[in-house]
Amino acid sequence: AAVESAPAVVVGSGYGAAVAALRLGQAGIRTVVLEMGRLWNTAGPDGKIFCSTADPDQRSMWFRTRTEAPLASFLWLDVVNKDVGLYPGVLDRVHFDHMSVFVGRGVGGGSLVNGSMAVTPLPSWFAEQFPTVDATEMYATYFPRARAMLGVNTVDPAWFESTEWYRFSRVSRRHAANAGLRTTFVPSVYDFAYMQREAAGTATKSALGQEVIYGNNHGKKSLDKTYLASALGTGNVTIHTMEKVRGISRASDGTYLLTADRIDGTGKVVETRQYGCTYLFLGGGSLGTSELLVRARDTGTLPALDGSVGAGWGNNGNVMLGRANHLWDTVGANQSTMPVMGIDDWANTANPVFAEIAPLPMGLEHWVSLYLAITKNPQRAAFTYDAASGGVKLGWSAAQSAVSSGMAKKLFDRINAANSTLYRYDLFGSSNKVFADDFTYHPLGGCVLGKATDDYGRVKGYSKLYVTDGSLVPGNIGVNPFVTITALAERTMARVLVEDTAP
Ligand code: FAE
Repeated sequence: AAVESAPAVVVGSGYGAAVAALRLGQAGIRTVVLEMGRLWNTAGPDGKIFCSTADPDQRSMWFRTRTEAPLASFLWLDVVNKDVGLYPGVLDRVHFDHMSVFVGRGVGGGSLVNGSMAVTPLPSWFAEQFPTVDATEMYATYFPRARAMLGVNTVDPAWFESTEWYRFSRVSRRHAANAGLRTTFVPSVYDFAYMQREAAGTATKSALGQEVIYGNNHGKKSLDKTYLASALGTGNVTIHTMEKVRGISRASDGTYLLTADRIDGTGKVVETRQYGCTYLFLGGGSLGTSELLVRARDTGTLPALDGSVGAGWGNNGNVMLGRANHLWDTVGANQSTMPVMGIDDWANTANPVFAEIAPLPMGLEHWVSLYLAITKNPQRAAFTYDAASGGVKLGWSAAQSAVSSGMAKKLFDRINAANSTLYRYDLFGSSNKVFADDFTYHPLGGCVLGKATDDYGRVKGYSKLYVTDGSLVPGNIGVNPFVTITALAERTMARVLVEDTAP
């Protein structure tokens, strides 16, 4: 098998990986990025790069014959999901025993499929999760750096109040206020100037055209347009796509050896490649990085990895639910796919919840108020190596999810009582399920900062091996996570490039 060497290799191309690639490239260090998904820059026969949620095709899901959207049904009917061809599509849903995890696949990772909400956590909660990180420095330097690089902007409040596209948010805000609850605007990396042009009919619709979880053709500042474009611009960074790293070991001279499977458009492994590097940065996300490290430790290729590798995983307390509004209380047939508002009850120490007011754009009035709640669920689980499959298992139980839905229920029972409304029972399959607590958009942990690594993401037991992604976050960050992941990666890179790479 071919051996290619580079001073640095970065695994993955999501938030943590993209920060690493840019800062390495700027430091003049030749870097190879290995991403298992494809590069999303070529239009299909319909002239579009991505498909919409209304009309999904093979581009939607990572090697599936049917889409697996979070919202499974409408009026209990199986009308949401569609049969699609097997293809390296942009959204994956990884199934564990009691939890499934949505992740992005492609150059840009989760940034290709996510809702663009760019939220900085409360300093007090950040400090609680990361007691050994200097919070003052984070809020003075690394959070602002991350927000500037990601292109964070906010919706114009006057436009928000007047546009039909955010009627659904205003209705939910009023219902929350009736229960004495506070709402807050949520910043975004979707370009609101572009969105206003979409609404005016002068730009091609993307957020206003039902595009989000299967990618946005316009308007979104995903990582391929920000960090990764700059990384390539340094001339020192190369991105290899459709290459899945399977194994990591260390040679006797201390360099790292990676084994990667190159796949084709049908998922078949067409080549196995070997890479060698001095510095190895893991940015495969909570699932990807945890799997690689648990496998390396438990199969003995990196036996000195800490016992805490694989532990500290949480789902950020995610719960999705819908409420049924009164017939006169319409949410609008036209809804932007980009959420801009959340119900902020995080300061309620008896039941801390931050609930994003989520869109449900169906092109018709459906009277549903949809939410993705982030609850302060303290439950954690661990990944363990499964020798039979060569993969990992996740020890998360249904009872651990029930902690999240219990908290969401407390908050939304209050909102329903104040508005004389009910839950929707028809949205998550046929079992009259109200709280979808068995999937997450926010996998966090598995290689927790300060436990499996030092306080800067340097992996314990090995030098020049780093983790820069969501696996560093201990299971719950109280808000949508990508700003925190990006800021922590900036902090790691600033330190590592000064201390570890000096000649
Ligand atoms: P991530 O972005 O997942 O990137 C990992 C990359 O590594 C992926 O491209 C993988 O394909 C690749 N990879 C993994 N394993 C391997 C391997 N072995 N070899 C090669 N490549 C590999 O990691 N967060 C927010 O803050 N705001 C939101 O509005 C929001 N909405 C979301 C909506 C959806 C539908 C989803 C799925 C997520 C959402 N998130 C949101 C979560 C956010 O996207 C996620 O926290 C970050 O993407 C995680 O960043 P990482 O760098 O950890």
